Amino acid sequence: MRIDRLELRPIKLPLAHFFETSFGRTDDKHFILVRVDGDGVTGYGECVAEVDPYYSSETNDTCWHIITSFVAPRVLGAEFAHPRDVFAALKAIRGHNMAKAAVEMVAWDLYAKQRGERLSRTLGGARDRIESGVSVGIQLSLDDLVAKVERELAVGYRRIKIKVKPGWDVEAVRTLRGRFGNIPLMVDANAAYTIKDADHLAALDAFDLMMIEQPLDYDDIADHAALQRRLRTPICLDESIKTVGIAREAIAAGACRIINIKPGRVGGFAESIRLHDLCAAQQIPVWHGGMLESGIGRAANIHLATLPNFTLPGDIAASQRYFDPDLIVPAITGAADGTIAVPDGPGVGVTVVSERVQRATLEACDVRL
Ligand code: OSB
Ligand code: MG
Repeated sequence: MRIDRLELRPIKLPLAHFFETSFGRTDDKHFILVRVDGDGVTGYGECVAEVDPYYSSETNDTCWHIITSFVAPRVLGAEFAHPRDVFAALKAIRGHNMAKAAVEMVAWDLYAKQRGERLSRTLGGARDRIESGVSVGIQLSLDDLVAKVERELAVGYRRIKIKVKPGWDVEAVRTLRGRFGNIPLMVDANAAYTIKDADHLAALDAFDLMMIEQPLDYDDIADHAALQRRLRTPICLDESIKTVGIAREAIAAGACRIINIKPGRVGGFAESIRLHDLCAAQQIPVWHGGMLESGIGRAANIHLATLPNFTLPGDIAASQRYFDPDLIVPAITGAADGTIAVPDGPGVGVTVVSERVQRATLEACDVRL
């Protein structure tokens, strides 16, 4: 497999609804769209970095810089026997996993297309459908939260995750349990607490949550282990799991019982598969996270989520929750039973609508401002 051409495009898509987490509110999704051409085939993917270094230290600008200056020279024109070799070829570049993943994942799409095979199969997955859950942002009021969750349950989503932060946590969970009973419910704090909040977080144990995602800081394994000893509710790590090595340490330390896999966070599909396999061997269930991707990245995520240890519904939901219209056809839709079909056809199996991409493209200088 050879990548002859690499194109980066800064994209801005308005979100259908604002999305608020403990680190802030997003109204538009800005991302780098990646296109590669090789051996007469075209692959597409997207970089999951955001405008600000709040979820991750990477941003769109750092990814643009790392891809153009360091990743592209190592992959352009190089011959790879398999896309799993791409991450290894980028070893000299420390960190910058989102930048690496943006190119690595497109290499998998290109390879799968060249073989005329569904990406899920190339990745080692077998399922035809994945279980879908939603991530519900912080709302303006508890009434808004109830209304939003009611709509998502009516659509059929199999698990509700709500974003929490100090001042928007125990009451929000109590309200949802009171109104909706024993639904599959979890919370994601995006690192908003410290170990000093352990007693406060222990109050969540009364509500039988599936898990608490990333309660403490993004680089803190030891305090997560201490907190997990204090809580009955399983801790799931997201931000902390930047590499497979850190995952091994976190599991050994008892810092989590569940892991959220986002290929952008760990450097692409090959590393995600290693992380998935490590977790399977350690009896740690995994689920697929989301980064408000457009249909291009969303489709790629669906393929990865077909691997066998993705046993919990993840943050992969229908396109229209995020963007209307999305950049692809057909749009990603959910069935009434809360599942999503794996796109069929070679590679990611979705078609990019070039007029929509044109309309959403920013001048490079806009993204750099
Ligand atoms: O912590 O999982 C997260 C979105 C952006 C950055 C971080 C996170 C999220 C989400 C949204 O929770 C998941 C989605 O619906 O794509
Ligand atoms: Mg998270």
